[in-house]
Amino acid sequence: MIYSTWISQYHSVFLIISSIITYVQSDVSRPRGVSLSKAPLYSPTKDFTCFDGTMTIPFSYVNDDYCDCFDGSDEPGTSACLNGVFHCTNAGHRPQNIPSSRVNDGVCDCCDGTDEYASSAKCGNTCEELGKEARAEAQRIAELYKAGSHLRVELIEKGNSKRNEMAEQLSQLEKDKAEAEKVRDEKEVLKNDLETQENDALKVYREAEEKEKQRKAEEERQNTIKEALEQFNRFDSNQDEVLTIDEMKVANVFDKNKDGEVDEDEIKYFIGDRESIDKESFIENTWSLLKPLLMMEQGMFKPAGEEGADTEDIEQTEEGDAEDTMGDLDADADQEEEGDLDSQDHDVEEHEPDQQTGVYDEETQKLVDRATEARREHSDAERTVREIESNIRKIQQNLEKDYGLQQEYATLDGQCWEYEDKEYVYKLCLFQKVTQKSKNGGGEIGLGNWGEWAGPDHNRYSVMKYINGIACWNGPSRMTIVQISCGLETKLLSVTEPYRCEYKMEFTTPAACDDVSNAPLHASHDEL
Ligand code: MAN
Repeated sequence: MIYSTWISQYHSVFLIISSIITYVQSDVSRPRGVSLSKAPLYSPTKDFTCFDGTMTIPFSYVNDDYCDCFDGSDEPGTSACLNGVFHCTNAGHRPQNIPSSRVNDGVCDCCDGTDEYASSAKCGNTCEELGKEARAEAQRIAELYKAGSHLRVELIEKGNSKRNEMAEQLSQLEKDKAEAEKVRDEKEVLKNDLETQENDALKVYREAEEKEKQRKAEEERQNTIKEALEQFNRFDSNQDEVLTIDEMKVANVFDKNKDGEVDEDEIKYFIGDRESIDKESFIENTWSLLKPLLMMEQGMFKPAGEEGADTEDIEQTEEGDAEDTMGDLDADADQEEEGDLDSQDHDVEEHEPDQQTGVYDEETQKLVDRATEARREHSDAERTVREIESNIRKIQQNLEKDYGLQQEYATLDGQCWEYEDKEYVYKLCLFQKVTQKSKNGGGEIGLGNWGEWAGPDHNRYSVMKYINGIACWNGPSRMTIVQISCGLETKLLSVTEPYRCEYKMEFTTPAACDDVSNAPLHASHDEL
């Protein structure tokens, strides 16, 4: 106990003496672990105020190995405060700030060895040597940036002229579009005019066709009536023009379930609750129910010709043989096959008259041909407008793309670079997409489409993000981060997959050789 108190007192005295020595030895007076810029805040002739302003203490408390300030500012040269900062000058190399907890911890952190002034670690001063290496590296990088920046200037020039060309193309396309719209509108007027003439000329044909349709429908109606009446008269055995239940009961055709007897329900099916029906009602209601049964009967008894018809049920009439009856049922279909005008009417409605049939008179055919030609020209003109609009959209999308501060990336849009590892061939098409193809076969897997620049605020154009690739099995969409650095060649250097379905690419290009302060070496800010 006594021994440890003695040690601690000895240690404190040692620290005070050594800090006085350091203070005296420095070019500018400052306590141990204090940077030149903070030196004025430590004045031995005044009390010391903690940086956070929470306390003022006698100057002798500074670096006395006891933490007084919450922010650790009173102990820059000892490890007493957990949050303190120790500054090493590292003459001959870069100055450095380290957490003061590393002071005298037996590990050499500063190249000048000053962080281990009272520990057993024997830290030599390697600053000269490291500084030399760092200066050589800085020199190499400066030269790389210098050479790269010439290439970058070329890229900027090309990029700008590409954008100018696109802007010119765009204004030319806008003009073309206005012109094409004018042509399309003219063609539309012409088309409408010719279609009016065409419609007028075709009216005669349509009316004739309508009349023919009506005539056929009427003919069919009369046939049906005739057919129905023939059957009615056959069942109306007493010829009193009324068909009674009794009369129906003797006709086998009303025996729907074929049990050899015509019962009440079967009669009801044909005439409802009535006791009898007259001719009109038979034609109107019963015939449509009866006709299919008659046809079935006829079919059954007529395997090849008409000879086998069921003469018990139906007597053959002059006109109404089985084939005719069948034919009537198919009348609709026949009618459709029959009429040239029918198909023409359909074509006219579609504005595509069948020119092969030659059913129009010469004058009408001419009008139809002219209208057809006008429709073709109008749709060609519409297509031209749409194509121009699509080209305009493409150029506008490219013009809206962010190709870097000075358009240095513009010419790289759409260019692709590949990288192969053991398993895959990766392809990066700048501003478009990233893909992966297995060397063992299979198709390309999309690892992302162009998303955005995603570097830190001070160096936005150092990172590209490609998003919404093919969904990962049981996971999110694949995506790729492209880290861009200055290089004399434009090249894909490496591809890794640090997390499943998240890919990282390293890419170099002279386009990135703009600001040497963004180079990796310079990017580390040692000064806290
Ligand atoms: C494929 C590749 C890999 C990826 C797996 C995820 O094999 O796209 O990169 O990790 O799918 O299932």
